[in-house]
Amino acid sequence: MSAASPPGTRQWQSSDQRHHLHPFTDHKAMAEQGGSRIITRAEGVYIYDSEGNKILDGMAGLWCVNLGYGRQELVDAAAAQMQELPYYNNFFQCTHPPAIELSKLLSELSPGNFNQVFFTGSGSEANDTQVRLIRHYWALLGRPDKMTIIARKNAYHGSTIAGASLSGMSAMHEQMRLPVPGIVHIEQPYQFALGADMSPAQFGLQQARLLEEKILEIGVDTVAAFIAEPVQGAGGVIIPPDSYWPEIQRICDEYNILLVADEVITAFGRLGEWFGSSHFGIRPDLISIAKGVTSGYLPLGGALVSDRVGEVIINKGGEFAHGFTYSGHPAACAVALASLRIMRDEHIVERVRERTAPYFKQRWATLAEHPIVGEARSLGLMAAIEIVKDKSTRERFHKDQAAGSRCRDFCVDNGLIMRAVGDTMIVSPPLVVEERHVDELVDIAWRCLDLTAESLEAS
Ligand code: PXG
Repeated sequence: MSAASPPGTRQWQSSDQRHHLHPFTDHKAMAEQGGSRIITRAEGVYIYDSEGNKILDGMAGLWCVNLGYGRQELVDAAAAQMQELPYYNNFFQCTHPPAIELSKLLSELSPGNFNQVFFTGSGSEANDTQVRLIRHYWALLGRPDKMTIIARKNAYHGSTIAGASLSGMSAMHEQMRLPVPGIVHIEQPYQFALGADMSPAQFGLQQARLLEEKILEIGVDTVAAFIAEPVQGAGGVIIPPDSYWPEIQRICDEYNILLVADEVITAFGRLGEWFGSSHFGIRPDLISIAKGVTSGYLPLGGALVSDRVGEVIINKGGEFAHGFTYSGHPAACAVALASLRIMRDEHIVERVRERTAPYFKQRWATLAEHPIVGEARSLGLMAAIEIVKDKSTRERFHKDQAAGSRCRDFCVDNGLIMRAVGDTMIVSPPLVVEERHVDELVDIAWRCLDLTAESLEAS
């Protein structure tokens, strides 16, 4: 390759196919379908591929580029920190200013008494850390048998062994012989699929009480914690009925089990609050963060620790035997500081809550009128539509017809990234979208639903 002429799409695709194993990808199928799409640059809420196509990024990268692309302040923050101190660790009684300042800012922004943070490089590592914090906490209190963690089916908590075990994705479990012992799952509050005949209030209570049933089944003295996303993201933007979270909170309080809110997607404005827990009135003991904390510009995650847990861990003494080389990486922390300060100074959270999300909700809801849409739901700037064959019965298209993937492919060909989770289409655009972007997103989605319906009819 000469420096003067960068490779073109075909060369990139062939090197990619030969050398690069992608996450969550069927490589044989990708090769048969013509290879990977190569994203070369991005600006604002648009990404551009190597063929010059401009695509509205309806997924904010992977639920993370909340401030959109091309924010020079974030680039400058990383560059300045790399010049000053590109790396040092937080082990052996050392630390550095970006980690200190970010931990302070996070404790100011978080709800309740969250005064400690343990930094990681990702959301998976954040949840892996939570498992250790939870078990360490109960052991320090002389309750080492209180070690089982209850999670939910179809949750996504990451891809490390602990993260994938906490996740409730059956395909991941089957392939990897998971979950590891000490992690069990209850059913999710997915009303469209599981509770169509019930009122939302009834269904929410019923699904929350599955937690109580599970605690009683396995024995309250063995249950350490419950972990859940305030709104399930990767599982298909599953928004629980209003009755769900208060009942979960009651159960956690009553049986003295820790409540972990996995806010890797919902923190930092996605639901129109700094933390999604505040929207639902959840009072978690631990919160997982990642993604939006740096707007995705550099990798960073963390476990936010409330005083209930933090004080036990600190006051009881003894080493917490856990940590990563990149726990609190200085450049990542500097970018997180810059990103959170922009969010605060530009009132991005308020803008989502008061302006963009209400507009988005109203425009997104119109998709429910489409002949192959069984439901259109949204909260903040997270949304889903359910593709169905029959609106009245909610009957799905046959699995082999791959309605969701068809729709996704039409979308990308027509300038929109919209993700398919089976036949549930989801979006989670950058928090800086304007009304005109929302219009563009919904217009393309409608047109691609038309194309999907036509192609399904012809199949
Ligand atoms: N918790 C939640 C709620 C997540 O959404 C993780 C933990 C793990 O974070 P890391 O940084 O380890 O990836 C996530 C990640 C998808 C998709 O297909 C979603 C995620 C990751 C990859 C794909 O929607 N979420």
